[in-house]
Amino acid sequence: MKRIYLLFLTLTTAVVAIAQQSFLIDNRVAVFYPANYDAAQHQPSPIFLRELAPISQNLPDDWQLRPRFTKENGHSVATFEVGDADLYGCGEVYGDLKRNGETVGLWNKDNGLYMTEGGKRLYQSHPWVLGVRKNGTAFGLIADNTWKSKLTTDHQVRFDSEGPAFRVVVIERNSPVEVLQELAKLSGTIEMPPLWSLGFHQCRHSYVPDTWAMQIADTFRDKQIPCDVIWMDIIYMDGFRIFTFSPKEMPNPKAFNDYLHSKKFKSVFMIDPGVKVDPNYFVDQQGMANDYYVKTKDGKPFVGQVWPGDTHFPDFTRPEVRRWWSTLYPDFMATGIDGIWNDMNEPAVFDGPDSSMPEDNVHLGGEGLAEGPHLRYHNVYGYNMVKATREGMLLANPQKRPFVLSRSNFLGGQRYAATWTGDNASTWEHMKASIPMTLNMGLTGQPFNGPDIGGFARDCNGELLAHWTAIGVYFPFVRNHCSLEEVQQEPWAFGQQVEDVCRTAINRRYRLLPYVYTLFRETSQTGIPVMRPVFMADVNDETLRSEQQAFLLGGDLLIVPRWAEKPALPKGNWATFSMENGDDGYQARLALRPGSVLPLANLYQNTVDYCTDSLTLVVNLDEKGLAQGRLYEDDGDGFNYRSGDYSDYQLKANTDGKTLTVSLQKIDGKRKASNKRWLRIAQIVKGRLVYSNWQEGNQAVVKLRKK
Ligand code: NBV
Repeated sequence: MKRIYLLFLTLTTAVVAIAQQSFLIDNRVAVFYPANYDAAQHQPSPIFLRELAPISQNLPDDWQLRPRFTKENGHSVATFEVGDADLYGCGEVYGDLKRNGETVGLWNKDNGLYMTEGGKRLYQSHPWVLGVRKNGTAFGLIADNTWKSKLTTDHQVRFDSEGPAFRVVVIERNSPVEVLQELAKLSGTIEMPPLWSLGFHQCRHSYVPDTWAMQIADTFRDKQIPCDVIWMDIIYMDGFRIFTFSPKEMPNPKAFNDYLHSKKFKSVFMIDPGVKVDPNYFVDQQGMANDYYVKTKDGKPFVGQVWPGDTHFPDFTRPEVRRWWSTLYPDFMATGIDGIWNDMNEPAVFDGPDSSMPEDNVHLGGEGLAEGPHLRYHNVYGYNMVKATREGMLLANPQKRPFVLSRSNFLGGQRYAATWTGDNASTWEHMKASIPMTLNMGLTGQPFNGPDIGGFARDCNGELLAHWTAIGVYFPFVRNHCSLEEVQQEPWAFGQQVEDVCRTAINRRYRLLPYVYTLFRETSQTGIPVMRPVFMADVNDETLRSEQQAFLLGGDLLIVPRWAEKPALPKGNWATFSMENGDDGYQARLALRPGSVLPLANLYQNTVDYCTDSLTLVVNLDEKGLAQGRLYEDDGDGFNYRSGDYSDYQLKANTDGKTLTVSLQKIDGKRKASNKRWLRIAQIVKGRLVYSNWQEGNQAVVKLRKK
């Protein structure tokens, strides 16, 4: 028998208390149901990998965090008393890292320049809060609810929904990292991305005609600025018809992609959800013939205004529509396209209420998902779209890891697509805010994200681009992108000095790829973010809890922007170093955690040429004279790694007081070592890297230098 709690009596006429029941779904993870919970209004849940199953009906006696379920003025509310815990996560949010005292709108919104509601409601919704108590223990709160909602975070955390009563999950753990691991266990992780997607990306709305994009690619190679991907925005399409190519702007997509590939680039092309209303257009013909579109309350296909003019919207809640959508990709991608960019999928509708669809539009659902209004399915429109896109990419190229970038998404959607933080502006405020935004996405289970570097809207300038690139190369997703009429903002657009700063920064990213790739492997297995707040270095040091200028890349590398004012940094002998042994005044300061070994690659211009046969191992010994690191390697694409074709190495350093020995030992994986390895050790001496000679084999020994 489930335990029934009656929490409190009605206080005012508008607030009605609701009984609840609860059970454990994992060790110290509980789900709470309001008594009037109707599963058909919420399940199957988009958040969880599988339906929540009880492991015990009884919560431990010391269980603290329990929701209060109420009905308030027609809204369904779940409230938690969280005391003075520091709050994080909350998804894609503009503002500070620490989320205490905020209200976040959970109703996806095309929010250009984050101007509407002060950027407190953006393109994605994540009903999720991570709490860290003063003593370092932590909790996670999930409202399993897609209906239009608001999240308020203070001494109370309140999920306030316009939909029916919903259940909540509470995770109790000893640290924030453990909470994120549990979130990943419940909600899934990202899949291992293709290596090329971790390189530098160059984008603009839009490089057309295609010859302009080719020139951009050539310029990267001529100027020896590493880059892996050139992006194609909507104007490549024929009159904004998705899955088509403009005869004028992109006359021969196959030749275009072949050209990029010959220069060792990949291409990513945009696909929006909206289908132009056009009886002569094959996508609309199929959509109409099969009745695949979202309907008005009167049962007619809904038509809204987007780029193509009159537009239909596939109903992605329907399994057969997702299947159809996936079948549109093979022919499109057969032109040699490598990745897909899904935009406008909040969905954005120019002439609709709150720039989207009417809330009473109808989605049909299927496979256990009930028919329901847009009020229920708006927040998962993008989520369901990218789920189908990912399927389409696998249909097109079953041997390749799909790379999908999506503007809209929902908690759980990390399983299908990476993301960026939408239409920011070329301002110092937005550059600075891109750090806590990216961090909070990582603290929400979406580690693969980043901002438009240089800013999307408004003209960028050299100083801003130099600084933004100098920090942006440490974000998980590294793409320079700007809007239609803005001045160009490629790394070379503002003269030689800025170009040199950008090149140095991007070189750093490429040299860090062995470390970055290993971090992506880690997050794909555990959900621990790639880019982390500084407080994760020492959760008991309360002075770090609000730090949002400096940040961590993985556990070992601290990044301090040059403009950071009095950043709060972790204690201990973090060793500051420069990767160039020089200083241009813009590059972020780097510091290596005591006790760590950081693997660096030689410099390559792209990930096609990238190779780790020669590795530089930067060492910072701890007080005991020891250090450790990890290196993960696989094909960089495809799925062979799933059947063991990978190598996981432990990097180990020790000293006898005179010599320093660093070794690389395989600890997991069946991958065959291809070539002999060459290693060199880099010791940090007064902020400079002092390199040993290259030594063949899996171990290198040098004379120990004084720090
Ligand atoms: O497709 C054009 C843009 C795109 O460049 C941008 O990144 C998206 O966030 N898109 C929005 C639509 C129009 C924006 C003005």
